[in-house]
Amino acid sequence: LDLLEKKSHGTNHEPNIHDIVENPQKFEELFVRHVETGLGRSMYNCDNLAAYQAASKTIRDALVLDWANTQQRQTIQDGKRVYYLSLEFLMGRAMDNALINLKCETNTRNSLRDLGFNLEDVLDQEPDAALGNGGLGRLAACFVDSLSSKNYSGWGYGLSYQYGIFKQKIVDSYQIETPDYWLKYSNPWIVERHEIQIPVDFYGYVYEEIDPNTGKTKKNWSGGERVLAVAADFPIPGFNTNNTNNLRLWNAKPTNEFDFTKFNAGDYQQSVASQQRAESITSVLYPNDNFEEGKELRLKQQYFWVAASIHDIIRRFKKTHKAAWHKLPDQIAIQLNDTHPTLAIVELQRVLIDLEGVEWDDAWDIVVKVCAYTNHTVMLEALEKWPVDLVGRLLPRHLEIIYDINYFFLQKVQKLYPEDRDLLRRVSIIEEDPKSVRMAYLAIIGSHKVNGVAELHSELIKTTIFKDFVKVFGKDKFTNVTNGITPRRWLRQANPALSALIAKKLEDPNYNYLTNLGRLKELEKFIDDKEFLKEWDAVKFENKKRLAALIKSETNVDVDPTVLFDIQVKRIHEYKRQQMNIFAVIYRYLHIKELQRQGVSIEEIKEKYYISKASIFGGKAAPGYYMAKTIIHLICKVGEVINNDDTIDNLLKVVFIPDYNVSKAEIICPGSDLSNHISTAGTEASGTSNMKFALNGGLIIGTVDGANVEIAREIGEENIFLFGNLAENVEELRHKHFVEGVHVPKTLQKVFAAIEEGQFGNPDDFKALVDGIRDHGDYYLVSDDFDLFLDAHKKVEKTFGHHGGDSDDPAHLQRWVRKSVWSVANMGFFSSDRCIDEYAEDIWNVEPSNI
Ligand code: Z16
Repeated sequence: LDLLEKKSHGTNHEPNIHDIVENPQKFEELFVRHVETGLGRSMYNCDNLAAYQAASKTIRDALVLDWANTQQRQTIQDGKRVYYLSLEFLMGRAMDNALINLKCETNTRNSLRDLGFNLEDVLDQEPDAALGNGGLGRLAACFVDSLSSKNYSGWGYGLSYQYGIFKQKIVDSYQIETPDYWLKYSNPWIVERHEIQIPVDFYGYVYEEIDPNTGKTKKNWSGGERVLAVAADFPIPGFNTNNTNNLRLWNAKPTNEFDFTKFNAGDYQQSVASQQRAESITSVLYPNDNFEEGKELRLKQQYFWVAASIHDIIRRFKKTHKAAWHKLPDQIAIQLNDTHPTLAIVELQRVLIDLEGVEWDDAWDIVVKVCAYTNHTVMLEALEKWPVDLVGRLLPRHLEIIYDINYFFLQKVQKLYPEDRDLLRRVSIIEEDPKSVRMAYLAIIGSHKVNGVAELHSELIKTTIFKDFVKVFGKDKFTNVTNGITPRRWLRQANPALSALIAKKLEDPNYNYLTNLGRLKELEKFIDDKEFLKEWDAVKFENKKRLAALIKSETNVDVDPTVLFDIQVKRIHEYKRQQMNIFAVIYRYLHIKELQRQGVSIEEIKEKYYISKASIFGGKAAPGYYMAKTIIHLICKVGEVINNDDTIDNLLKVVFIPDYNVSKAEIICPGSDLSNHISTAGTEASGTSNMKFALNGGLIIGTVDGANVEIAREIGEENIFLFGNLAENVEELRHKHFVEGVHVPKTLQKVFAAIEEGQFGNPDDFKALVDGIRDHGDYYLVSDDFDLFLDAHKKVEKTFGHHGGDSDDPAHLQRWVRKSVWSVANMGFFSSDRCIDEYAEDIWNVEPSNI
């Protein structure tokens, strides 16, 4: 520790963060060195891309020192470490975030200006690290930020996909997917750890042998195919701390081991080619959100990642603690982000019993104490079930262990409930017909805690999909940790102007409130300060202009920044009900046209019926999800018609922003007046974009679902537009659809009629969408919630008033902006720092490390 102390006071020769923050010359010198020697270019032809790379390298070099120091300190302190296993980390851009967390933004901006560059243009060069689909992956990214910022010792483990989530293009109103080769230019934020290579085996067979030490027979697995896991590390800077954790992503590489049978048969080419296939394991992220395809390569990805991570974790443990396995639960917590890493439970058990010679019961006790599982959905199509024969072929020893785990578990269940024969069938890890492994059940059995991601969701899992497990394990095994978002990215980075205004009002020039978000509450003091409300509204207006510019450049549609910006951006999914939103837009348009036909002028319509608004959509559809693609198509076609109707002035515009991603979200979230979170009640586990919008002063229209419920509680029900049927009634309504048929309200009938008349292009294109509601049971209850949605919108319009963007409308300030301020003041709860503290206390039993 003394040595570390000395090092951090600058006795080493490399410049550290503080040199760069305090000394612009140093930054410039290092920047030029990176351009000239690192990139081999001259300053005369250094473009923005090269500037981005050189600036990033400069900052990264300094960051790496904090990172190395942190790792040494954590090793010496030997406290408990958390490992967050996630198949997705939707990080977005790293440079801007590093500048903010390291507090060297101003300095970098100035240095770059001296060198002839504009910081924003340079930042814009960075491709998003888009190694995730949506909420689940972004949650993992927020969590690693909070782990560092709150001084925890915590690593992320994931996969280094060569292709992240596809890029979405809209061509002729259809989604087109193109590959996201995000590593085209080498990534300055990755520290390649070529020396960390871990062999991972697949296939092969299991045999028994006599253990020479104990004389007992033991099982052994001889793999049939071997690949190497090579580490690529991302240092994760914390805000206002030099605690810098690690995100380790694995790359699959071929081994040097050669298939001599093929080689000897003269098939050298084949032999090399089959080696090269190793790399395909980490080549691409599966682009499904809330849906599992059950592909063999996906299972391979999961085991590859889990095996490498467990090996790495155990190796690190053994360096200090040798074979003191009983200490493992005091040293290590493993959080399973969804069921994707469930094989970690099996792999850890295998390592302990087969390789380390621990007795089954002792090993299992350790495994359960170490692991915990987060559930993110109750939707059946998203729950993983792997065919038994596939698991047995790919991982023969693991399947045996799964059967043993199941056997011991079912024995326990039988003892507890000897009468209930059917219970055994219901809770078995193995589902019969088709025989498959229920990963969620395995995850529950192998974990000491299971958590949902919002209160409502955590209650639902106990009463629906996992209710039998509550019976077996008791309710205390099940807990809730409501999701959160990092205010560093989602307030400070996305919304510099608002975060500065808040810092000013809180008299907090160093932005310490960003790691103590409860302080937002102090904004309530200014709720009657009219000048403040005007300032607040002016910030929103500037952010809307910034969004309008993005819309213009992406869609070539002009939206007037003074109108209400009504936004729904998230993955496209029937349960999220973008279809209901676009149907309501169509209804509004039809009504406007009807009024026009009756001779009502636009001015009169604005006065008596509708305020002006822009409906803004964005989000990706899984490539194989026909319904979701149909919804995108409808939104685009409706936009085409409405945006080209030059008789309605600025009353209505409809845009679909292509390729919604993290860096676009950073512009979109601060630019909303209203955002839609309108899932069928009980389907959206939490939602996190609701938090991003609300934290940026947008109001929410939403159903009583996921985290909306808690947002309403925190900010006050009068500040959120909740509507719709409740989760408790969903089953009954579906049943009613089934027996009585679906009752489509008049309003929605008009919309269907217009679609079927061809007002928005070929009606055949939208047949599945309309029929799904009218004739096929309306599973997501659009017909039941449609009129309630329209009513909620009426309330929105009354509250918003005719803004005009001049910030002087007293009614707008009093009704709308007040709600906006009050909401932000009460959003502190939704910081991911609070989540991480809850996980730490309730699940991991760890404390922040002493730095
Ligand atoms: C995902 O993004 C989510 C759940 C899931 O089972 C799979 C994926 Cl890829 C989302 C939930 O839909 C969302 O409600 C939640 O906020 C998010 O996970 C983070 O918990």
